[in-house]
Amino acid sequence: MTDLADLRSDFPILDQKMNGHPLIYLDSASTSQKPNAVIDAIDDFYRTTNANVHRGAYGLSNDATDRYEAARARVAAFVNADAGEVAFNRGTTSALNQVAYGWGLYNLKPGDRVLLTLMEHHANIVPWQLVSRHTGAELVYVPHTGDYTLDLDAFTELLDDRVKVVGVTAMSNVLGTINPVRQIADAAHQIGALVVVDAAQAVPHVAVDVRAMDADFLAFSAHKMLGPTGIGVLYGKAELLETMEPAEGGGEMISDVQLDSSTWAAVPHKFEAGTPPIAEAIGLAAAVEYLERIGMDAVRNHEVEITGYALDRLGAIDALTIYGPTDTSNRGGAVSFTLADIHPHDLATILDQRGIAVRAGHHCARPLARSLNAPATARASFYIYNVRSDVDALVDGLQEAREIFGVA
Ligand code: C6P
Repeated sequence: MTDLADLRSDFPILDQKMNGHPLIYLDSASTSQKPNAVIDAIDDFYRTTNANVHRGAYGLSNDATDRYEAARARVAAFVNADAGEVAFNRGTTSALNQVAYGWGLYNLKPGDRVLLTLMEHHANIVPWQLVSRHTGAELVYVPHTGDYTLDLDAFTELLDDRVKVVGVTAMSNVLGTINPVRQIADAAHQIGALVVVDAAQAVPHVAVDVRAMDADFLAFSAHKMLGPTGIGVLYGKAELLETMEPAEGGGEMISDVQLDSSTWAAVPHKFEAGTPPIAEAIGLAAAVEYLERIGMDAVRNHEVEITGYALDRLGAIDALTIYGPTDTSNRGGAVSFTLADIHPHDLATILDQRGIAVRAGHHCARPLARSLNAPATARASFYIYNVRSDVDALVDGLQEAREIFGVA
């Protein structure tokens, strides 16, 4: 296994007991833990540089602005974008709402279709539903195959000239499936549709290059990639951001305000109404720096290895069903499962008593859960600080659950 074990000491939260056991954190798809480098960067910003950005005519505010804009440049480079193509917001959810309300609301009309996948998180479904109420556009979904990959034949069939937007998750937060975004983008672009990529689970775990993907818009959250909560990123192709309307109005995003109309600040500032998440941007840049130091190839290799180990060990448990590809080459580290007819919340509670944190429920992907006929699953998800013994502890905990519930 790629040896990232030394990294664990960078994460102070992992050095504690939970219910009398060492904490084993297997819920990084929900939110990742934070290394000292990120915590310290935020602490340092508040101690030395805190002031509002793009406002002050004084040194401290200029320093804060410089650090904020340097963070933008660093984050943009991480996904091979230009700084002007990256707007900060509250997270993936807010970024996808910006696209739906800033682009969809003004460009969709009755008869148009938004083609989504059944694997989408609610964040890439509900904003389109809300906007379709105003535009009359219809939502259509690409199903998945029995092996939990996207049904590309169905995609091809559904992709006709009514489709104006294709929304796809780069990596499913439930199945772990990595979708062929470039292939989807090429097909969508042939019929003139835009491609909106939910990269909330992808950017933390694999090297993402917006140009190689040819994404028109791409969204991700800092808190899943070692950064703080409260900040996310919307990437958009420059020409789209230029013409797109802002979804939120207020201070900082304007060029001029008259009594009955306004003009917008230059991109990307027109998408950053109000005081932005400044310290959070500094923290996100520190997270990017930390990941770059490890190298995204090493991050991915570690994930492939620990996920492969988990799939092997979990797969050997009788009556345990894994929902997701078993081939690590096309999946990430989110492993959802059920065990006989034990309710996933009971599994999570039993594991919690052993200090093991997993998520249970529909994982904010109800249409997917319904299509799997599994309204709730338990989910273990891995990141750079997880080691094989974490998987072993999970398996022991599940064996205990079998005994408690008398599973034959
Ligand atoms: N998924 C999970 O446990 P926010 O909350 O805006 O940072 O991210 C939303 C989001 C969007 N897309 C995908 C693929 C996601 O996984 C998430 C967040 C968490 O799976 C919390 S529901």
